[in-house]
Amino acid sequence: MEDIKFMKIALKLAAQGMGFTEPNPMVGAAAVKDGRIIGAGYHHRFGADHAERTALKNVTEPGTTLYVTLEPCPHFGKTPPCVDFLLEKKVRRVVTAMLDPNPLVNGKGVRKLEENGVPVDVGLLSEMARKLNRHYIKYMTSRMPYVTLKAGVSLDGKLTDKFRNSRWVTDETMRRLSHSLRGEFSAVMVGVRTAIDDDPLLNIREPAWGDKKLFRIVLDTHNRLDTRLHIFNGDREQFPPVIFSSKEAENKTVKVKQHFFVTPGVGGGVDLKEVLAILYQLGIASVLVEGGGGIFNSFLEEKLYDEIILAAAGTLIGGKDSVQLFSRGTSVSTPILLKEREITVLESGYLIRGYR
Ligand code: AOF
Ligand code: ZN
Repeated sequence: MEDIKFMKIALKLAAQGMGFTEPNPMVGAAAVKDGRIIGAGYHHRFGADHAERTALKNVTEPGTTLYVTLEPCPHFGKTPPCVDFLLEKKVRRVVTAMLDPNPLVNGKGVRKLEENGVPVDVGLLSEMARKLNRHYIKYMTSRMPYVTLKAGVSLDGKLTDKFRNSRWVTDETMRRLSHSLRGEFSAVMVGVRTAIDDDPLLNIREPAWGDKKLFRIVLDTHNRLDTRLHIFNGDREQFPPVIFSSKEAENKTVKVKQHFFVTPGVGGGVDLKEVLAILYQLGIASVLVEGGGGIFNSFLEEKLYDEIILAAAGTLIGGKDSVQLFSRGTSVSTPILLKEREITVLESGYLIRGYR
């Protein structure tokens, strides 16, 4: 019972780093002696001290139990090994929620602690820990970023009506909520049509996210974006633009520092697997795909998404020519299934999160 209580605290601490640690994990730690927390910490941002170090920094008493949401690291990275620090601080026992999928760590952290006489319990509240670090786990194990599709739709799944002249199916509250979601990700992505028609800023305006960095990605197969669009302007340090065009784009003008020319995709567009592999190389662990219809189609059809968020307004739009969420469609026997759904009821509709 004690163990669960302290691991829950460590998980809460870890979550405070959300949006700032990628491509590294969110990690929380609590050092406990005689049932009392005498040191606590979390990984604040990429490159900063690991959670274990912050938690133990001011601990002088030996014999603590350290609750940590991820296996402590035995390697020299941007910071020295946490395992050595734990031994130096004479930690008596370690409880960790999960092994680290990072091959530099995986099991080696636990082994080194045990070889030095510190018992380690692995796996407490592992499901919660794995869910919290789903971006990191996907990034580490597949060498691709975690992909979340986010669509604003009517209850009958329309992105917009047949005139396509409304950017917004959902109301202001829902838009603000889904806008601040961007803070949880390393990058936001849109298709060329959305970039041109909506001319979005693709930045973060919510003050709570402070100076958080967010890559702005546009898939512009034919390299036809006008550089006067918002995406090319604004703060390029905090919100670096990244463009992907097809190798076959006639106009090879490079428009931004990170402008990639990749293999054309099978159904038109660009090869999404290649795009995701390049994003991995750039250290982007997660992408929020905001549309429009064409790019949702490709991610859904090629099964390259991990999570779907629907901001569904309580409205019906109907019409055979209005824009569907997944117009290419599938069949009743092989539907897109949203698993482990979390549904938030709002005055104007629903926020639905589901996983592949
Ligand atoms: C973190 N924060 O609290 C823990 C991490 O390059 P470094 O030194 O920052 O090391 C990154 C790796 O360290 C990371 O991939 C993970 O395997 C391990 N643990 N990382 O950023 C932390 N505990
Ligand atoms: Zn570490």
